[in-house]
Amino acid sequence: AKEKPRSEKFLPKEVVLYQYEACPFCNKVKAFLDYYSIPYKIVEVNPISKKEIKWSDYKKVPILKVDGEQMVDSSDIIDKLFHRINPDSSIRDGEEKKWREWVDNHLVHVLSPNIYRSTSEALESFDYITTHGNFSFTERLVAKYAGAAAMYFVSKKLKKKHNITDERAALYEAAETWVDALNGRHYLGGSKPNLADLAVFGVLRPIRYLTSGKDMVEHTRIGEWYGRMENAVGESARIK
Ligand code: GSH
Repeated sequence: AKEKPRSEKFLPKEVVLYQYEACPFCNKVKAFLDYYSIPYKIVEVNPISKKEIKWSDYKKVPILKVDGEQMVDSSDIIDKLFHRINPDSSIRDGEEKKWREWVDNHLVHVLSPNIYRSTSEALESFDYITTHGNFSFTERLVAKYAGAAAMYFVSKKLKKKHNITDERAALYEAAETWVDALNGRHYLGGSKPNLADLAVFGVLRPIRYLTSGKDMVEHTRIGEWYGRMENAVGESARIK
């Protein structure tokens, strides 16, 4: 089911992803690398000191290094890699582009208000973030509670900023909007996932097994597509 890079020209020797394990943008890039079976190493960045990316002027994650070349911004990274894999591909069609933009401009903004909705959900999210992230022993202890408390309040501000009143309703509506876009097809790409499928799947992956993600699958029709995507993307291409 997986796609293999078609061009012999695209055989990077070393791909390194600088990331936070729970970051939706980083997971978008990983969904792409995994689907195309491009082996990569992960450097888990400490979100407090960021010492792993001190060498970079760009201070956000994901950052991808491909044979020493730095790439930044998840959608730009995916565009660049896609064109290396498919050098003869012409401009991608409108539907795929439109839904990739919907992910970056709408879907990602619905996530934070949901995962930090209540104090218990904020704690659940920070438990996930701190157990999977790169924190020192002390940072882990402090970050779980301080982070959860801070993000609980920050997410209320984000809600206002992005005009979200009921965060769960917004999440369910986004999921239903996506299923409607599929219009009966297995994937937006038809019989195979395209870059929009990989983007939606990537940003939803870190929340799927949190309370908000379970609620979403229980209350909307997105579960079948999500399950198909888990199978299509398959095993991680990460080199340990
Ligand atoms: N548009 C960027 C992309 O798509 O890659 C957004 C990246 C982004 O906002 N990353 C967050 C970040 O690094 C983590 S989820 N924020 C800065 C920080 O942690 O200090």
